Amino acid sequence: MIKNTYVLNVLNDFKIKNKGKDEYIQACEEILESLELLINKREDYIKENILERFLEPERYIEFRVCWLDDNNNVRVNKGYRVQYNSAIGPYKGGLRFHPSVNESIIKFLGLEQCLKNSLTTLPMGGGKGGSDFDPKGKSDKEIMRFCQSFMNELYRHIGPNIDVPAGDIGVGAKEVGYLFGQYKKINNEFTGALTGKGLAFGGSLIRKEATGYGLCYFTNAALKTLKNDSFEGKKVIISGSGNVAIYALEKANELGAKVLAMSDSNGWVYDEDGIDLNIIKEIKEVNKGRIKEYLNYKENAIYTESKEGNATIWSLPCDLALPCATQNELTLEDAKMLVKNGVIGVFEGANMPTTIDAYKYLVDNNVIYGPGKAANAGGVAVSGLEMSQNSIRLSWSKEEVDARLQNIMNDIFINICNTSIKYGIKLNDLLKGANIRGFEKIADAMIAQGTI
Ligand code: NDP
Ligand code: 2IT
Repeated sequence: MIKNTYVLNVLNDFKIKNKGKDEYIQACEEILESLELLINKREDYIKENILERFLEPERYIEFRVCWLDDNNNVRVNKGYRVQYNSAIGPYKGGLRFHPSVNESIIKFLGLEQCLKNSLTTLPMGGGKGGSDFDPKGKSDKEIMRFCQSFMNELYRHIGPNIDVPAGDIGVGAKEVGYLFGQYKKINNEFTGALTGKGLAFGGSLIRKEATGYGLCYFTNAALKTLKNDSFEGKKVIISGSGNVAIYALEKANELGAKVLAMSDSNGWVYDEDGIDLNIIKEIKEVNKGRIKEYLNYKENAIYTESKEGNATIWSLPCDLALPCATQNELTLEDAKMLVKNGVIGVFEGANMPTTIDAYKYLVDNNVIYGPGKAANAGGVAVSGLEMSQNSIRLSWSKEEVDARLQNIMNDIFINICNTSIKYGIKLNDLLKGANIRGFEKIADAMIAQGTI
């Protein structure tokens, strides 16, 4: 519960202004609960009204996207970009294409992105965008036409020194390729205005793997420092089976863990031998299929369909839980099951996958909690490295990018720990330190740049 009257007033005003935008309010509340510790020590922040200034996005754009489907029907979707904060660098953050996308989702993601990008130690401000366009079941040509139409508006708002989008749910290398092609066509210039590009046209090695790998590097750093332990021999559950989940699986395997289950939005598959990476890649990356198809390759695996109100993937016993699908996918009930089954750590590959009450239950029960804004920062960090390589017109080797990614993830963890120690925060709760550390840098930069 927040006690500081300034923080409380800002939260109450935010709730009134953003009524009905539930995810956005949730992100704000979770951030302000942590920042109270900082505000109590920094009178100057109150004089500067820094919380209200930080919470209001610098710019929010909503636009129409019209495109022709394969039957020549005219289709209409909404496009979004929030340019949240540019105090420490150009706006930076992914694009999400999913039918659930709305203003609340885009703004919560944009707000989280500001703190995440600050934590990476690289000079990137925060932004996010996307559309309620559903890529599922669309042909390649439909996806291409949609991306081109989306860029016909977005191009006027972005650029390598202004705002640099990338991928997120439903947006991978293919979509980024189409978006980049259209941006280049309209502007007649070859610049790094997007990241996650193909390797032949300015993309970085390891960007595809970066979020999942980074999640495992962060988890390993936390296990080593806080428990003198590692991934070796751990039983792991990963939700999702998209970009983040697949490369978390790959790295967890490499580090000696056994991943017992993975999911998609229809259900989850359990394999007591450990989920087979090649099978998952074939189903998801090659065939764009459903996780259920795993049973076609491994007869002894077990598939469970997700049903409203029933048990979730988190009911399976594990040492480490890595939610890598979407927001609010790990609830209080799930947290109780995980604790009952002896989980050591929950480390988030997705953005805000854990509800606030679930997070509190986990940390109260001494589970190490690694929030997405820290644990999944490897993706945007390598996007930052892609921007650096584009600027100097050079490409670094796989080893060089991977080494930088490991250093960044270790630094994020150490910086959060140092902040937690300074503010007397329990070390298994990595959320509060992440919020304070990420915010302080942005707030100081905003104040130094004047009231604008
Ligand atoms: P993908 O589109 O590659 O994969 C998303 C996965 O999550 C799929 O398995 C999908 O299942 C599942 N999923 C999505 N929505 C839901 C839902 N409502 N309920 C259940 N399952 C769902 O996306 P990413 O792997 O890129 O992103 C996953 C998460 O990681 C997101 O929270 C994203 O914001 C975050 N993230 C991504 C980064 C990146 O670099 N890509 C960087 C940092 C964070 P299905 O196929 O059935 O829809
Ligand atoms: O949530 C995220 O950090 C991303 N989707 C990656 C953003 C990026 O700019 O690479």
